[in-house]
Amino acid sequence: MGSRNCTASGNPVKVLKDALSQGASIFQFREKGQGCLEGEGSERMAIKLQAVCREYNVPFIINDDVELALKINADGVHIGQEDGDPSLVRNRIGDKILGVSTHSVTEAAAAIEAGADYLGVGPMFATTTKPDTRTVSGPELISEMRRQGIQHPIVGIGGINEANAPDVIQAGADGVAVISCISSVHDPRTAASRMKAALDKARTSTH
Ligand code: TZP
Ligand code: MG
Repeated sequence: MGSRNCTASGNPVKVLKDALSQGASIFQFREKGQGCLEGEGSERMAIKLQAVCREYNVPFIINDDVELALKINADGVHIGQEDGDPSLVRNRIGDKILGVSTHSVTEAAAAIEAGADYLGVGPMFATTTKPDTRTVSGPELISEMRRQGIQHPIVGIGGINEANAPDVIQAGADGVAVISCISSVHDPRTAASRMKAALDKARTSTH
């Protein structure tokens, strides 16, 4: 999430605290879109959100910006298929967490080969949060990756809410990455709590 995603409260620190207090277990700073913070403003926001993550003992990951991640000593970096060679990012960040967005078994295998720690897979469902997404794959893409022997941690992403998150877990995902269902609602705390309950329930019935 980034500041632009906090449409109801306009307060990213509050949204993040609400989410982490209810069990969100990792956070990715993703400052994008019209009117987003840039340069020092973005860095200041990153540092504020990183402090919240530290308070809750949750890893703080930065989307795309390897240099910022190194500068402020983030716990990791997440990159997409258009963000350069993941093996170069791996070399640059050492043992920090590396996440890579993938959209096929071939991309997943290549990302793992390049040193990814986890894979983001999506969009699971239609979303308006990211304008330039690939075609919706549905949870089936995760099932296919599992069938083809991909064993790395996978998070589904894109249009996930408490109602459809169980399908993503049942398809073989370890977790879900969500933005708007928590960041853009009037009560992020309740949204996060309901999502956590839905995931806990799905995990018990899947395993
Ligand atoms: N990558 C694929 S879909 C997406 C990203 C970053 C946006 C997810 O946001 P939301 O609001 O949970 O659909
Ligand atoms: Mg990217």
